[in-house]
Amino acid sequence: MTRTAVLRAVQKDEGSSDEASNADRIAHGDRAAVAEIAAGLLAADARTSPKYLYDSLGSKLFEAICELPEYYPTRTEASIFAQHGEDMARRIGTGSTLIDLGAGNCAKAAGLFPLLQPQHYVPIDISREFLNEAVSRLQQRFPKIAMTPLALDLSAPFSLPAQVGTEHRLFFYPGSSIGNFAPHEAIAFLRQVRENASATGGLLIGVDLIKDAEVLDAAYDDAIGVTAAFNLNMLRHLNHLIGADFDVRQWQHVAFFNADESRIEMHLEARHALTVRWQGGERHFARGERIHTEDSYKYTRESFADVLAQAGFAADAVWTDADGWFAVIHARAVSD
Ligand code: AVI
Repeated sequence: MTRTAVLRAVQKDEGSSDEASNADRIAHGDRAAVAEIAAGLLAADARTSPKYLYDSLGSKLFEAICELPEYYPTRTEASIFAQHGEDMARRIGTGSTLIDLGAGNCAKAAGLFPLLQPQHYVPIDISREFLNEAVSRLQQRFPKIAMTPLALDLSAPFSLPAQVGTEHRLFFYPGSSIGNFAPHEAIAFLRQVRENASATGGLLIGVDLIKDAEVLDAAYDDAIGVTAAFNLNMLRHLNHLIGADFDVRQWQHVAFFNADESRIEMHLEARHALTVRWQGGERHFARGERIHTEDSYKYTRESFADVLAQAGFAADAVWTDADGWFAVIHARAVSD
């Protein structure tokens, strides 16, 4: 599973039963999130944060997306790790403190343990329960690696506790999750990471590269409609979170590569004129009007090197697949 901690920030809102009234749900929900969602829906160009794609069904749909033939990032990144893992280990060295940003089920990092042989593994995830389960299974398989799971919301400023050694920290951020931040947000996030790395720290990150628009469009608008379901499911989630009355059947999935902005955009488009109501607000949508739900930025090696430089890192190795569709980059912390 490759969901990031940042994008799962909203999952803690999911405890309420289906029978609970909307008012109860809101009363128990995060009022800041409700205000944020309402403000986004009321904006001239309506938009929502992509984190609301990830309720429990959304997370399962994302796992299904990762299996689709059109969705190349997951398997391409895996092939890069399989082909170049030994080279990565030679460059990075063994015995680091491996800090897994948005660890989920820890599977990607665990795949690297035999090569990187970290002395300490620090998986970070918003969900403590989810993380503890994954780590207790992993600790049995790798009893010699110290493991310190941390339940942290990486969408807020973070600092690591004293028990996490400060030397040779290797931050791991696979899956091109960095692409779901706008470039200025990506720089701010990676600066946070840099602040948590000493001069001996590094970053191993997966980045999706610019390629033919047809390949990109298909990856985000697959033939059997899994990505459409993933996007539309956000409306169910919003109904739950803010007591809205979105009728999913009145909306359609739209995804395309915006070459000027170097990003895939996902939108939900009203099939006909309609009004959506929620606790404390409403919005009329004309036929064809859209809600912008997600961006997935694509980089060149050079444009991502620039992001790294602005965050205080310098790329020292880049591994790609034969088609040059995806990159795994190792970057070292640069001293101020
Ligand atoms: C999680 N993230 C890296 C995915 C992406 O490719 O931007 C989310 C996604 N959205 C639609 N398909 C996959």
